[in-house]
Amino acid sequence: MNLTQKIIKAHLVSGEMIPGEEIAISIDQTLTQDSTGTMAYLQFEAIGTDKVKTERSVAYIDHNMLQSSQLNADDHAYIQSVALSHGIYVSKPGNGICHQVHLERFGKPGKTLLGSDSHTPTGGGIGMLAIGAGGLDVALAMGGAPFYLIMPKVVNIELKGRLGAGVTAKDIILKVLEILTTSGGVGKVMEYTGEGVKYLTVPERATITNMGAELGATTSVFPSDDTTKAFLEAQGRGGDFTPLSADDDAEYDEHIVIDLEALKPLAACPHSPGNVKPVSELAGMKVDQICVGSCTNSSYLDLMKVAAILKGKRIHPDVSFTVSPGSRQVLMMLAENGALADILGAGARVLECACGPCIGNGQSPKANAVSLRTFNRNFFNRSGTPSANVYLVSPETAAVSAIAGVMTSPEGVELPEIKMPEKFLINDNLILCPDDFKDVKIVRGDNIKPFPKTHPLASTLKGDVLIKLGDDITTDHIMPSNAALLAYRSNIPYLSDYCLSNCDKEFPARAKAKNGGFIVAGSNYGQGSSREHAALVPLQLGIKAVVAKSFARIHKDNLMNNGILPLVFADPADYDKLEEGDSVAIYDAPDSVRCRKFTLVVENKNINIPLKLECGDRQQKMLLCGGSLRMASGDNS
Ligand code: MIC
Ligand code: SF4
Repeated sequence: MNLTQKIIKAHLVSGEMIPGEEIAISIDQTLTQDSTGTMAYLQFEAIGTDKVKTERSVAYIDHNMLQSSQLNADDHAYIQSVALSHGIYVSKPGNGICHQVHLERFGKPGKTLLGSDSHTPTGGGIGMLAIGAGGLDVALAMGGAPFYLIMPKVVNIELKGRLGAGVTAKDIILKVLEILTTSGGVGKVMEYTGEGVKYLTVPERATITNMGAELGATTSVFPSDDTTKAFLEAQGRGGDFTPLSADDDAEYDEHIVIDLEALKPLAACPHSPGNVKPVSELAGMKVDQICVGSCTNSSYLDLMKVAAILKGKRIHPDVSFTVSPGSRQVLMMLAENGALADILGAGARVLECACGPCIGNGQSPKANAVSLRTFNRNFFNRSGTPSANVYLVSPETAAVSAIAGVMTSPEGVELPEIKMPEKFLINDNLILCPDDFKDVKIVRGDNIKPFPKTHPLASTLKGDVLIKLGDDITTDHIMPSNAALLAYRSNIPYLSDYCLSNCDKEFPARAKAKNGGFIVAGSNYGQGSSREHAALVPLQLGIKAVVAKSFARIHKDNLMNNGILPLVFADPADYDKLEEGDSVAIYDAPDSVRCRKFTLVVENKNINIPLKLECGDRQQKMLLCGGSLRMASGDNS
C-alpha cells in the first residue's frame, strides 16, 4: 500500500477504498480558525454535543485581527468561550497562523486532521492525512461523526536529486502547479517520495503540502522519517513521532517525476497560482510591494533565510516590504538570535504573527502595483486592490528582489548554512488548555446572527439564470474577504449583499429582486478557500442550484451541506446554450436527485439540457432533506 491508503485504512469507518467511491474516515484532530470558526461553532452548538469527541481539537484566532471596531473582538470572545466550554484548545490572537502552530505544537504523524481552512493539508508535511473542509463538516467531526469523502486517486510525485542554491520548496510546488494546473488535483492525493524527500526539512515539506491546496487536491502527504522525528523532538514532542512510509512495492494511480536539480526559481503570475513562469523571464520588472509570510512560507527557516539575505543591506526605497512571522515561536526565536534586527535594519515592516495581507486584511498595495508575495493565492482582488498584480514567489526571490527593487532571481545565491534548530523555543502562554477553565460562560456579541435555515428539497425549482460565469471562479469571487467584510463572518445577511460582487456588483440586488434563482458557471467553480460563506450567502439569496462544467471539492461539499444542488452539464457544450436572464426550471427535483439525472428546462428557449449530479449516497439523502445539519439533527420541519 501507499502511505495514503495506509492512513485511510487505519481510519476507515465505511465504504470501500476504490477511487471514486464514497468512504467515511474517523477524525483524530480538528482545527478551526476564526473567519470560518464562528459559523462552525454556531453549527457545533446546534448539533448539541457537550464535549468534543476528538483526540484533540484546537480553535485558532489568526485571520480577523484588525479590530477596527468591536466586531472582531466580539467574535474572538465567542470563539474562546465556546471552545473552552466544549473541551477545545484555544490558540489566542498573536500566537500565529493555525497551520504553522498546529505543525509546531499539535500535529502527529499518521493521524487524521480535519480543518475548516483549505490549507489544512500543511499537516501532510509531518505525515498526517490532513484535509480542509467546510465548517459544518468540521463541526460534525468535533461531535464525533466521521468525515465522508470520495476515495481519492493517489498520485506519486517522485522527487529526484537535490535543489540547487536559491531554488526552494516553493519552486517545487509551483512546478507541480505548472504541470497539473489548479484543477489537476481534484479527487486526488499527492504523495511525495524519492531521494529528494530526505533533503527537505519539515517546513519545506509543509510549504509543498500547504500549497497542494491550489491543485484542488484532497490533500498531500510526505512520509514520516528521521527528519520528522528530529523536528518533533526539537518541539519537545518526540513521543508523538511514528515512522511512516509507503511499502516498497506500493502502487499509485499516477506518477510524476520532478528533477530537483533541473528546477529553477518560479513565480505564479496574476491572477492564478497555476499561471507559472520562470523568475528569469520576469527579471527586471519594477516591484512596489513585497510581503513575506502566510501559512506557506513563514517558518523559522524561511525567515532566517530572508534575514541572511537582508543582513547589512537596504530595502530599495521604492519597495514596501512586510514580514508576518508564522508563529510567536518563530518571532521569538528571531528576536533572540538577532535575525529580527537584521530584518528590521534593512527597512522591513514587521507585522503581527497572523494571516494579515494574505487574506486582504491590511497592506492592500497601491493602484496598479506589482506585489511579490510568498503566499499561496493571488486570485483577482484578494489583496484588496483590484488593479494590483500579485506574483507568488519564494522567500529567497522576495528578499533578493526587495534589495534590487525589481524582480530578481535568487538562483546561485549562496546563503550561510541555516540549520533546523535542535530545540525550538517553546512558550505556550497563548495556548489555552480547556482543562484549566471551568464553568466558562459563552459570550455572544451582537454581530453573531443565526445562519440561514435550509428546507427539504422542493419538487419544482424555478427561476432565472441570475449570472453566467466563466471558468475557475474562486470562493474569493463568490464571497470576497477583506478587512471590511471579514468582521461580518458571523452575519450572513450582511455578507450576502457582497455575493459575487467581484464579478458583478448588481448580482445581490438582482438575486433579491427575483427571489433567488440559478447560477451558471464554467469549470472548476468554487476553487480556493473552504469558506462555507460561499455557500451560505447564495443560500441566503435563494439560489436553488449552481449549474457548472465542474466543481472544486470543498465548495461542492459546502453547497450540498447547505442544500444547494451542484449540477454538472452532461455535455459541457450545453454551457453555450444558456444566458443570463433565461428562465429555467427543474421538475421532479427529488426524483432527479434519486437517479442523479436532471433535465433543465429552458422555458424561454424551449430546450432541455441534461444535467448530472455527482455525489455519494449520503449526500443524496442530505440533499433530499435539505442539508447536512437537518440530516444530522433529524429535523423534518
Ligand atoms: C484563505 O486562505 O482563503 C482562507 C482565508 O484561509 C480560507 C478560509 C476563509 O475564507 O476563512 C481558506 O483557505 O479556507
Ligand atoms: Fe491565512 Fe493566508 Fe494561510 Fe489562508 S492562506 S490560512 S489567509 S495565511
